Amino acid sequence: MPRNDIAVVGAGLVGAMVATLLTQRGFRVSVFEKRSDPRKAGFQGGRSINLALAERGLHALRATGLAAQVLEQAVMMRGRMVHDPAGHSGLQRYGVDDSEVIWSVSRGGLNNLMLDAAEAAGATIHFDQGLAGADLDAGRLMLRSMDGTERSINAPVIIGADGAGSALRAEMHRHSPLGERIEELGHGYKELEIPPGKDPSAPFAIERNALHIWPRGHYMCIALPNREGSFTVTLFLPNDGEHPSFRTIAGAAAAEGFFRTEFPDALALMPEFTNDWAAHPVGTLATLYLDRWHIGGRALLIGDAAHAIVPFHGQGMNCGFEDAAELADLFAANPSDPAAVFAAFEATRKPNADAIARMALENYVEMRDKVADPVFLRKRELGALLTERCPTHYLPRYRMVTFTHLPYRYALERGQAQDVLVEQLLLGHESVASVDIEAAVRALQATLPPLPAEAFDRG
Ligand code: FAD
Ligand code: 8R5
Repeated sequence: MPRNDIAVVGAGLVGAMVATLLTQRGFRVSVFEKRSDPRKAGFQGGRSINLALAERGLHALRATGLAAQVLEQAVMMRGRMVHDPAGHSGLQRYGVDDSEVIWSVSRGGLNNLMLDAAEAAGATIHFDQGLAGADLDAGRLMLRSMDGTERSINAPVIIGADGAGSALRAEMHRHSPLGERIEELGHGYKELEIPPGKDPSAPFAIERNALHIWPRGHYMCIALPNREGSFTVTLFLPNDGEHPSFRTIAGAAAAEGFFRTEFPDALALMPEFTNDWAAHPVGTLATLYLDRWHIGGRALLIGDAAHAIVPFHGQGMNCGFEDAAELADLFAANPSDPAAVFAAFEATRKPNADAIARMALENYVEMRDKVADPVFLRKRELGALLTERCPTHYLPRYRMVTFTHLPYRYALERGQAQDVLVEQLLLGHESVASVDIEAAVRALQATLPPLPAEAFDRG
């Protein structure tokens, strides 16, 4: 490979994104993907799995020119629809209005669109070419296809976007230890489905434009809408320990009994419940931390390969897309010094990856427990009021993460400072109505500096 050639391992969401952006900036990019081309007939079908797309992901998609096409196929989610055990539900909006919403998109559809875009930009994607080994000092990759054929190629500059189980990461670690630490959450997940309703003019069985949550303390169900009227439902539950856990719920019949007592309204909408339960494995959840993401200017990890996180903030793909956009900007500014680019990427991006990893863990507790807690709701209400009265100084953390490009690290730290203040303001108050809001705004302005300009630069 001549100079300015880059090899990308993995043509998943982040690999396709970085390949597109780098090709658009004049690099020659070759992508090596283990699986076959998902756009070829015969590989389609199966269940619809969806993802929540938010501002950080959209921002990268805008840079590729794909945003409008993706949004056309997406379902808007205005907020959390919280379903209590008695069967009542209520919407907690994510933002002030429909300019602050998240989008449910089909993973398969998005991946195919991104592969088309990478190729249209001029990248070459080699399918059925799994990374099987690497000689990083020589700048060579060993690739293997499903029929066992092996070949070796020149790849002086390698970007690893091969996901949480990254083969490139293992090769890099063999070369020089990366300081890998994997923290299992101890909870797993099971995917289920609410099919479209019988009436074709109103196919959605529950509110279409929401992310549904059934919080139950130590566990929960969620549902994201699909275009054709179905919902992908996910149960999150401890793996072991006392009932209920995946250990104590053995088999589909026991699971149905559990749902009949805990999620009767959701169960009533899932005619295929026992089949789905039996057919789908329990997914595992973990956070991946590394001390190092690159080896000189030879190889760099991005996306889940560098920082897989738990799903509870809906930011895995969004963060990976933001990685790709930041990396492409760094490369464009310094095309002939990959070592400097990789070092700069790690230095700016790692604190942010650590911050979203932590916020994602925290959001599990918020979703499964706090959304139904009066103290939490009071804090949230006062926060919303402060944003309305003093938008220059207060922005809820969820909105910084989901609707702005403020660094994740900033969102974490600012969120902590805002939280301390709101708790102080609520001391001794049973309801937000009794808080002197003018005095609260003065305290806010006296305690915290104004938000940076990026907080108001959305879209
Ligand atoms: P992947 O998408 O895992 O892609 C890795 C690619 O590398 C794959 O194509 C794989 O085949 C290929 N590969 C693997 N090994 C090799 C090899 N040896 N050689 C060559 N290629 C290889 N994120 C959100 O932002 N919002 C959500 O709502 C959301 N929901 C999710 C729901 C589910 C069920 C799951 C599992 C994840 C969800 N995520 C979500 C997280 C998101 O899917 C990931 O963060 C994102 O896909 C990471 O992209 P990636 O390209 O780094 O990795
Ligand atoms: N990932 C999501 C949110 C935050 C919603 C909120 C949460 C399923 C395996 Cl659990 C989860 C969110 O705070 O109100 N936005 O987007 C996506 C989520 O889970 C995805 C669908 C998932 C991995 C299974």
